[in-house]
Amino acid sequence: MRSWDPRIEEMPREDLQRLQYRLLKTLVYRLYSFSPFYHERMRAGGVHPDDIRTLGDIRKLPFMVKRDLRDNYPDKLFVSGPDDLVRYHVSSGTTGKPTVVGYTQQDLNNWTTSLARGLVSCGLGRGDVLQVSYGYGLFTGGLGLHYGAERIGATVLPTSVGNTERQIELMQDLHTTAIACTPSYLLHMGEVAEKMGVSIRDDTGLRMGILGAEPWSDTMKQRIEEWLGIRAYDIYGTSELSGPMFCECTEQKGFHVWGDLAYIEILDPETGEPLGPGEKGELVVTMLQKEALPMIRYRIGDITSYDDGVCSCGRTHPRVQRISGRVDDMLIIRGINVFPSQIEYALMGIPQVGQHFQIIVDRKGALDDMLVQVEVSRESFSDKITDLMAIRKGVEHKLRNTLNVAVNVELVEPGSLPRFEGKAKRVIDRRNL
Ligand code: DLL
Repeated sequence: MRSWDPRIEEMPREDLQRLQYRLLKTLVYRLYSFSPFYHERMRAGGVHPDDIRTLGDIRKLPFMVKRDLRDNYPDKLFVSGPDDLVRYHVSSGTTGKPTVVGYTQQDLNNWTTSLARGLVSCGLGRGDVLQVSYGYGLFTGGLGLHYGAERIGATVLPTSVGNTERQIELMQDLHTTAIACTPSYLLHMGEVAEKMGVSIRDDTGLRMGILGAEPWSDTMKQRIEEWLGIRAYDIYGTSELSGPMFCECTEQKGFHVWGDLAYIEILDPETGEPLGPGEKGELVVTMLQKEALPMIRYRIGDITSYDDGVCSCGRTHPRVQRISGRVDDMLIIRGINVFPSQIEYALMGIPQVGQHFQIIVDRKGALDDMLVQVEVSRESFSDKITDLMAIRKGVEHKLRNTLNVAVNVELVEPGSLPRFEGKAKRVIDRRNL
């Protein structure tokens, strides 16, 4: 099957924009009339629904940020009444209060449709067995993928996270063809499998991974594909948008954002000015059809760029490139901006380096100090101190060239750094402790 819904996915761009404008206009009127929060926001911003006369007028509308959700905890931003809610999800919230997202039945339908389209676009279908190894529960990953895959008639194996050895046995026994989990959990699974004497490449039928929920670099993708013998597709979303929503197609050139459900802008994070195709900035999303918890111009904080050319897969909806980090992930080391994803990108291009690393930032006197602990690959791990010293020098050199700042590197034994079942935590910043 080429597209789940060709009528929408391949619709001419002008028709899509007309549809987006109609949906936006309806949304803005609805919120101005029924949401005290949006009504007040729009009044304070000096904008009335009548001012939205073109799609570009979306820029007149005020932004939303995560803080708005936290300040209105748990449900003060909901527009639907309690009788219309059919589900809650709650994001863990690393700082401050968690955020609660409510769904109407129609919200769940749209979320599922979004994933059905995405999964078909990366080649999943009837006859596939999708092992869903994202967490089920308050986190959106497990249930999101579950409903999307069932909708297209794939068979779901709802393993959730953890119990990794059992997962590998089931992968073999039930002939899993695709897995959905974080890239870091898949790496962990690959290692556990090897310890069990199982090669995912040779001893299972796994052919694809639908990986996301955390940043991962192109070099990491290549490694996963080569090591495990699969195609690795990026999937993106946040709980506020519904959950995992947008997935790469088989062209693997960024994930398609379904324009009938979401309108995207990329902005300069400092000035808030719009950026054009290919320019990197902060992703801002307006959900055009969400009922219970509408999101207008939501500044997610993720950094990326977009491409609005028609994809060679035939889909006309814009593509967003791999997320390179979050605005608030950026580390400032002696005045230089450093993103953990740049470190991953550099490290994964060095064959002697394993898959796992950890970044420890501290302050020595007045100076920031960054230590990158790097696992050596099993093949390169030897007792010869001279070999290890040469590898360390090579890694330091590559990181200095990539980041423009000197960092200390410590090589550690394969298997010694923490492994993660959900999202990886690679940075320990001790400066503010
Ligand atoms: O992580 C939803 C999700 C589940 C997406 C399963 C993909 C697969 P949250 O817990 O609310 O929701 O976290 C959202 O995670 O703002 C990004 O910073 C990061 N993130 C999600 N997907 C990707 C990705 C889910 N593919 C936050 N690449 C987002 C990079 C990602 N970062």
